[in-house]
Amino acid sequence: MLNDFDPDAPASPGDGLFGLPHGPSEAAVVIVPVPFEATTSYGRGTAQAPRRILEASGQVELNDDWFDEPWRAGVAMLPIDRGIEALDQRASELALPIIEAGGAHTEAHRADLQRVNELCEQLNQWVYGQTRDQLERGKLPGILGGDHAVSFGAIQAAAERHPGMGILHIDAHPDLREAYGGFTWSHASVMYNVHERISSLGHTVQVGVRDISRAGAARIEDWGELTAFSDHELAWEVASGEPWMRIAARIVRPLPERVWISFDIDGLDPSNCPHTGTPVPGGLSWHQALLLLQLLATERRVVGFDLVEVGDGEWDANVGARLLYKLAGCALKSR
Ligand SMILES: [Mn+2]
Repeated sequence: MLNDFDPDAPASPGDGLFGLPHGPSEAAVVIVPVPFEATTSYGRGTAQAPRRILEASGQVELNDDWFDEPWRAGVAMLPIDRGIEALDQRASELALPIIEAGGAHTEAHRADLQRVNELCEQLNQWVYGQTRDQLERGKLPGILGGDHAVSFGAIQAAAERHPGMGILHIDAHPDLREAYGGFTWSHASVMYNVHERISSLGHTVQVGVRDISRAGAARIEDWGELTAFSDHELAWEVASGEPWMRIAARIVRPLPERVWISFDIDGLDPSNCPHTGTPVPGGLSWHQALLLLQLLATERRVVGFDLVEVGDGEWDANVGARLLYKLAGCALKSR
């Protein structure tokens, strides 16, 4: 199949992800699109990211001097599931009035909130099943959101497959809120839920966090299985002349051998993600993030990843598609 494939040729409309000829059964990396953002509390549109990234991915240069040539091993995306789009629509319709009211203050809202939590549990089950299925086939799974809530089921499946697995979590927010706005499965609660509900996890390292609630700061302080490198601390060290690669080595050090990457694109400087759901000034540069991934690929084994919170914009999708290719390359190179 690859014999007559030219990686330098332009992609045609209707081609697969990155214009590659592989179907999911031939590809080493399988991307699971999850167009779901029911609990997104600020800017919406991340549910469009899988479609936008698929469109933008034809422009990505496949020749990659960072991570060898991921296209040879194959990166393919499953079809966008209409049932999940419908689930997102149903849950979003129920959630939006509650979000606008700043919480469930009436009987009717409390009933709707309960329903949203149930629909989010259905979503978690679906993501869990999809991820487990790909892991059983020997694939490297990559989850493409949607907002950050979609990562829970994937991390659960990967941690079952790889007990003791750690998480490299790149994000502007620690996502350690307990049931944000009453929503148990809020995008702002994903790492809280991961740590409270998944028992077979190793260490988590958070990078680039800079919008942190008091409760979040207390959890970072108290939870021994979690280390955070705040954006401010990283900026201070870089400004004081500490080489980034030395900082990156310190970030990787607490991680166990097997690592899941949970990449919320708002961990990057917002110039890379202007339409993300909750943009925050500051953040990692493109190169800082990529150098960190490059180091991770040589030091650890990446068993899967998620890319979430990519906004509905052409530039957002362009950066998102390139980051998705780099994440696939990082996971492939680390094997
Ligand atoms: Mn997040």
